[in-house]
Amino acid sequence: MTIPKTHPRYQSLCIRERLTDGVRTGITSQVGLIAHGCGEAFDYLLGERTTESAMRAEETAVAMLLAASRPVLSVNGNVAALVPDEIIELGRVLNAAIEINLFYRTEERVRAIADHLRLHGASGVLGTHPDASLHPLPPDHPRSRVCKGGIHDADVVLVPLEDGDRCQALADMGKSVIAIDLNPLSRTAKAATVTIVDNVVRAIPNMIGLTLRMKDLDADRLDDIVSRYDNEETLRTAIEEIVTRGVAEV
Ligand code: PTJ
Repeated sequence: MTIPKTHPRYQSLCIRERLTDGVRTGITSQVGLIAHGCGEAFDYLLGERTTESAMRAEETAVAMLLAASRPVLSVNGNVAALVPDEIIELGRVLNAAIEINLFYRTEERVRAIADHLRLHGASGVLGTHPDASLHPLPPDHPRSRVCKGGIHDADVVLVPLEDGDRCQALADMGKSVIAIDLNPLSRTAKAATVTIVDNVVRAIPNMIGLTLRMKDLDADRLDDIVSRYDNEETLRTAIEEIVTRGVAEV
């Protein structure tokens, strides 16, 4: 359907449309729509903006990715539908690998996402031939499949909209995990090293801008940004934002 530009929820309706298109073209899982509904509700409560604490988490995440030896950006069906150009651009400016990594993995959907990313200009995307597993998870389960030279060997992994079980597995493997999750109470939010409580459609473009600004910082300065960060404090602040904003709106 054509969404009228005058509709007060125009942006939000366009985002929904991108996801339903994603399901139609075999990129996004049907469960991805449920996950989006959950995120949309939290985004509403946060005022659909990047809060100050989310921006600090984004800055810390970029510092971590710039300082990393083997940074990897994980792409799932929601990310591929919502921010294909932006995640490719973030990979390019950070010099980070991109790996398709699905919770509801099917080979058809992996292929559809790989084709979609290639159409948007990506090359060298990992994830089509996983040859390792996240070892805290059962090795035969599709959700544990990853690539050597990609997520398996990464020191820092960005996981937008990740499942809690897999986020914990990555942390248990000793990786620094950066999650983008609008729900500050989720298992993922609590298990990650840095949790960006922001919509992926704002967070990834913000991170591209931050990377361009921060790419010449020396290792000590990046280390300093990371060492001053406190994830529990970030999650507490996000919850306070929701509560105080909710009270102010009534
Ligand atoms: O494509 P697949 O098979 O890898 O599946 C991807 C989903 C997202 C379906 C899968 O990982 C899943 O089921 O995730 P969860 O456990 O529902 O967690 C998704 C989290 O992302 C929830 O806490 C949502 O609030 C949050 N979320 C949803 N949309 C956004 C979001 N966070 C940031 N930006 C969004 N646009």
